[in-house]
Amino acid sequence: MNEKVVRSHCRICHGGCGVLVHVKDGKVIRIEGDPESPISHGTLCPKGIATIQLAYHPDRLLYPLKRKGAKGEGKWERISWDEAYDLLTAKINEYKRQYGAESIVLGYGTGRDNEAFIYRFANLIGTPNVLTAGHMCYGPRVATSIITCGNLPVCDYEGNPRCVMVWGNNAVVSNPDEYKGVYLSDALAKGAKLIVVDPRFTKLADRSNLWLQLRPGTDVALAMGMLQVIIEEELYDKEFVQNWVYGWKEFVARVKEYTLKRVSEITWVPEEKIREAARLFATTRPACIQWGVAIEQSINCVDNNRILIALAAITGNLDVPGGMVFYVPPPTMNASQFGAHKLLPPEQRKKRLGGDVFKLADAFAILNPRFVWDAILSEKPYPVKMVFLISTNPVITRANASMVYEALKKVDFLAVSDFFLTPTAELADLVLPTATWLEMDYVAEFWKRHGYVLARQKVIQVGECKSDHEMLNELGNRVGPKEYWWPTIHGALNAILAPSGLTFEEFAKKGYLRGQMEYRKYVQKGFSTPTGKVELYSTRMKEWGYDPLPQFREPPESPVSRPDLFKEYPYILITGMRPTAFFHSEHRQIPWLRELLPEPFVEIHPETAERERIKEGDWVIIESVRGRCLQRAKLTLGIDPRVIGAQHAWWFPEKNSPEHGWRDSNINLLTDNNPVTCDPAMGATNLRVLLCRVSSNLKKALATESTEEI
Ligand SMILES: Nc1nc2c(c(=O)[nH]1)N[C@H]1C(S)=C(S)[C@@H](COP(=O)(O)OP(=O)(O)OC[C@H]3O[C@@H](n4cnc5c(=O)[nH]c(N)nc54)[C@H](O)[C@@H]3O)O[C@H]1N2
Ligand SMILES: Nc1nc2c(c(=O)[nH]1)N[C@H]1C(S)=C(S)[C@@H](COP(=O)(O)OP(=O)(O)OC[C@H]3O[C@@H](n4cnc5c(=O)[nH]c(N)nc54)[C@H](O)[C@@H]3O)O[C@H]1N2
Ligand code: SF4
Ligand SMILES: [Mo]
Repeated sequence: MNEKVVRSHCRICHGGCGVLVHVKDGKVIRIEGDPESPISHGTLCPKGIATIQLAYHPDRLLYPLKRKGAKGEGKWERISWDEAYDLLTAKINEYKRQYGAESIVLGYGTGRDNEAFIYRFANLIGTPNVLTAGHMCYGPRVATSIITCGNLPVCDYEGNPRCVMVWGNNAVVSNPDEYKGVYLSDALAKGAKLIVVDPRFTKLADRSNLWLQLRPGTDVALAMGMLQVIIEEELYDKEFVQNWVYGWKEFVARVKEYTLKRVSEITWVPEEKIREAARLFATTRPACIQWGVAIEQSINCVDNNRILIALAAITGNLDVPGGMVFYVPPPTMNASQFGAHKLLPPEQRKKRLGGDVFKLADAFAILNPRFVWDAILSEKPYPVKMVFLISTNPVITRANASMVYEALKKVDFLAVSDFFLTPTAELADLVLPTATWLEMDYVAEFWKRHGYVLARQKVIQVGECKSDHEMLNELGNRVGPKEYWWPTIHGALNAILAPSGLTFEEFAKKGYLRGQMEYRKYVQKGFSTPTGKVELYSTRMKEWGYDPLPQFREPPESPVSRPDLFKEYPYILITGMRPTAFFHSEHRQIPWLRELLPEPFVEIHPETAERERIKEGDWVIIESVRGRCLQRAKLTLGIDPRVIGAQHAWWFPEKNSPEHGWRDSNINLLTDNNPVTCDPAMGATNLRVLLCRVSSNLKKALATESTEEI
């Protein structure tokens, strides 16, 4: 018997956990946590373990497919990779010639460790249009941090924070971006104080010293209240403020506008609790803020991020052990160098869809998806003819799903790379089978800001699947310019590693590289902002014509901003809280994971349920002014009676192909993508705070529709 163990790194979510992959007779038989991993210390979540069922799933795409019947009809023909590359090359050249490279949109979703290759491909063919989730997820954090304090500050759990403030984040479930939840759990086990700012009573809220249950979308106001206390009681780090803060006077004047009384009215949080949280955070050092995506998917996105940086900065917690630090990257090429942003000609950069509207986003090559759908549907400001989606399922994950569906159905040529025929892939002209993390060599995580790169090693080959990196390198060689691509994928990996002096083989033996950490770098170098200081008054925002100071904006759809609508839609809807079992729209077909969560659920307070005559487990119609969907009622005291919490990203792979029930439980039929409801600088979509109504009277609400399938 031929058995071996390969050391690698998972990438089902944003990745990072070290794994030992057991292989027998060429097949993976077991995946276990690597106790020597500095990131995960031997822990794994169910999704990592279930990669076996993903890799060998009977419905998995194993070779390229070309559409045979009408769009979305579900008829496919198997083709070879050569034919697939020829078709892609011909289409790219044709659209470039006829409509310009900008008529081709490349697209991905959340961080999949392939973004640097996708940007490189886009920049090299000359299109400024890369569709991402970066306008409302992680991108805002990076962009705002860069203009405010030069880089993204990350909680330094190794430095033993004595207080962690978790703000709109649930890291012990979501393990997002730089973080694995295990860091936070360890810090709590070592006695760190915990403040949780969340409208729901999460597991973390249960463990906290203080839980601030705010009205969704009012985070800037709450932080202003805390700052008010910290400034009034002089709990801030005076020396840091004097030497390293730009715009203190103006900032203090702005904070003063937010009296605790006003803040408490806006946020629903009692004044005493705001005071207590402010004192605890400011007087327990070192302290850090673990903040999440909930505050980015908001009209207040940039100011939410700015104000949390301000809280960390003025309490003396920036770049100190146990505070919020700027990790030093390892000696490799960084993702933005590899992405070849400099090679996009300036005249093409100017053509980015919606370019001028959201100026902070544009400065970071990020666009708002709405502009892509508009350019397909109305051909304005110019037609988009080809969309090439690599690791995203926008019919399920983007706001205003009906518009997304219509646009992707209409576009001249749609290519999709995925593991499965998702509702998005079903609309494609060409489908490419991609590789799981078990099927690729890669220098993983060089997009993150945690100071590591990790070795991912190819363990198996499944069908004709190829990693996105390999596919883009091969296609890049055909489409050109050829001199920017490599004969094989190992050429690219060696180029990324070149500054370290290691080849991929040598790196794989080491397992990971880490940058040498140094704290308080600003003392020598200042902060990398125009003024060299932490800009509480942002000179860049001012230049672009935005308010240089943070401010609270009432969410575009709330009881306060839309009292008219509130009469008919009397609850605040929040969406998207991550469950352990699934990563967005993925894994509904993986038995071990679907068993954990067979159906979507919506969280409702028992008082609300009683008022609406909803019982535990009922199918509930959740409806906004734009659309509706169905999820099962889960009654909980952990949510305010005025708030409803729905899951996102549901579809049903097992249901009537090729639609797969994408309309049934998809909360993005209710969300809005109108640019005026987005953050004015970043274009972040407001996915979190809407008005809705709920009912379990399916017969009445769906009078004209069949509910048989439900
Ligand atoms: N209402 C609402 N909507 C939301 C959110 C919310 O909170 N509320 N959250 C938003 C956020 S933060 C994000 S980031 C987006 C995420 O949006 P998406 O990234 O579109 O989400 P996924 O469902 O993970 O889609 C990824 C697709 O790529 C495939 N895939 C996975 N790995 C690979 C790979 O390595 N290569 C290739 N080619 N394919 C792969 C999967 O099978 C899946 O079909 O969703 C957003 N949508
Ligand atoms: N298992 C799993 N893990 C994932 C993902 C997944 O789909 N599944 N998605 C990945 C992605 S792309 C991302 S971006 C991350 C996101 O990970 P997190 O940042 O942890 O995001 P969520 O779990 O959506 O939301 C965190 C908390 O925000 C709260 N919240 C909602 N509205 C508000 C508000 O207005 N203010 C405040 N303060 N809190 C609010 C919710 O109640 C929730 O408890 O997770 C990543 N990890
Ligand atoms: S948290 Fe789970 S899915 Fe994410 S890297 Fe770790 S094991 Fe993989
Ligand atoms: Mo995300």
